[in-house]
Amino acid sequence: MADIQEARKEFDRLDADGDGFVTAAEFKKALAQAGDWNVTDAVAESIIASRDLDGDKLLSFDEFWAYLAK
Ligand SMILES: [Ca+2]
Ligand SMILES: [Ca+2]
Repeated sequence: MADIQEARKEFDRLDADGDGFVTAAEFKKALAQAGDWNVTDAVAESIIASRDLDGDKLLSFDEFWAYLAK
C-alpha cells in the first residue's frame, strides 16, 4: 500500500534542511505547517523515538519507510 516515491516526497518535506535525517524539531515544524499546532517538543520527540530503530534520535529515510511499510 505504501509507495516509496510518495514516501520519499513526504520524507523530503519533513527534512527541512535536507541532510537526510528528520529531527524532532523538523517533525514538529512540519506538523505545525500542516496545521497541527498541538504537537509539542515532547510529543514530536516521542513520535520520532517510536520510529527510531537505531536510537540516534533522528529519523532516517529507511526508518521512515520501515514505519510506513509495516
Ligand atoms: Ca534534517
Ligand atoms: Ca535513527
